[in-house]
Amino acid sequence: MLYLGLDLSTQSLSGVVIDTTTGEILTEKSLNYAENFPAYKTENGFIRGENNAFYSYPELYLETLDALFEQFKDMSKDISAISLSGHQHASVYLNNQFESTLGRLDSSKNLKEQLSSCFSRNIVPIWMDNSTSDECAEMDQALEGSVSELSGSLYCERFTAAQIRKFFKQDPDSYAQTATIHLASSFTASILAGQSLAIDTSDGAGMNLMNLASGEWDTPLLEVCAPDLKNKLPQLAPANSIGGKISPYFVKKYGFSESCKIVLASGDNPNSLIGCGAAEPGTVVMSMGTSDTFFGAIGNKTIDTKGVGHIFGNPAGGYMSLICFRNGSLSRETALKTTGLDWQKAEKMIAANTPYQGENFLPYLVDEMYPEIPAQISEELLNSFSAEQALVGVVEGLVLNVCHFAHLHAEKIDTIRLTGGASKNSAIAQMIADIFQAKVERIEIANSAALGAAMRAANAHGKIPWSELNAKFASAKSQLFPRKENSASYQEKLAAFAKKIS
Ligand code: XUL
Repeated sequence: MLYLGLDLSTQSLSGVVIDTTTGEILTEKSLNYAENFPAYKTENGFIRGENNAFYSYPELYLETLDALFEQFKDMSKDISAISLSGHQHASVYLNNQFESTLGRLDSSKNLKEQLSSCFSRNIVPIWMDNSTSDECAEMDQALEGSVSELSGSLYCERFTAAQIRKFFKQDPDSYAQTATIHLASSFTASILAGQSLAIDTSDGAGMNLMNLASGEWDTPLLEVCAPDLKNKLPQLAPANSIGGKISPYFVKKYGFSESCKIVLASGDNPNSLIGCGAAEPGTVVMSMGTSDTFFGAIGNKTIDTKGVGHIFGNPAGGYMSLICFRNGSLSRETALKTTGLDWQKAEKMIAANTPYQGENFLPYLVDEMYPEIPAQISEELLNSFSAEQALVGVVEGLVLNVCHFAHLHAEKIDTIRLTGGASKNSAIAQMIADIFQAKVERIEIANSAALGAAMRAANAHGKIPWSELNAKFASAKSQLFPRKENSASYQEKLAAFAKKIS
């Protein structure tokens, strides 16, 4: 049986097809938004707005979806089910024409031309947005500080509730015109199914609107956010629910079978948890993508995050804890650019210079959340550094920071599954093993979010147990062991780093 997992990320849309009979990953395809759709003038898929606002365009996602599906035409008829991963927290605002238009999509036209009149807002606020501190403070005050207990997270600027409230305050008419608010994940899955689908409870936990314990919309959380919100939100349902069959649009246009099912979408981090084979507590995941995230399954009981990070749903059941760092690949890429090297040469430089002998400066090119401090360095400043200081200083500093905060979520870290674009870099992977003094494992492909979506489709549709899917697709393909000789020097560096950010 073939299953397709899609990953709508900040920078690209990717797809992975798995064959559950042979245990093979058959193909991986990806389209980068900025490279393929320059007309949107995005910077790596996003736009910077005023006062730390960050957003993207729903129409860009529609265009990419059509373009990517062209590339799956040769195997589409054999795909039994599709699921999807989306960058978390991002919201899509739709008017009352959305449902009816979805139900009668014409395969001789494209998605964008048919759906562009269905948006009540032409932008999608995304997770990088840091513009909603006022809205967070207002809601927090109204709820007298109980948000974390109810939703699993403190009010957070990038979370959907703060974004919805800002939209309602700034543009009440367009808010009133909004019939449905989807997450990026559930919006895209709805397009595939030709009907508005539910938001899954794993990704739904990243909204500050869902009651974490019950998996239902929480009335006090909705009431302090914006009026009439309950009527604008889709249902909530577990991630393993089948939303429906694929829309006739995709059957006619791209050759999918009429019986192909759409399994509810989820967020990129919950999907990565599955794709890394880490759905059971024990192994933690470090994902090095646009954001760096550190997360792990925590079973059926939530933990006290002490205000650092969040609790989301685990698509395989129970919960996961997560910390998200805003300075991920964008900071690594900027540092690399200032050295004039490519990643191959940079890898050698990192391997030869770690533990880094020089002082670690604070490696933040954009405002960071953990620790909550503004950007400390600029591209200009990096240009004045030596190549080693710019590159190794940034890359090592980012890992020291993740390690510092990771121990607030997990006392003992023995095994780390590494994923995301930067996980391919073996010098960075070895550095992580040395800094954490833990074993680092990598799976076959770097896109664990797309793989996790494909595995979820197989679990929900084919009833294939997680143990079998893990053995076939998410077993460790390489292991790196911590070098004891680097332990003392990294202990010292971690202590110095903790002092610097305190
Ligand atoms: C998690 C977070 C990011 C996004 C984009 O809370 O904001 O990891 O999911 O990857």
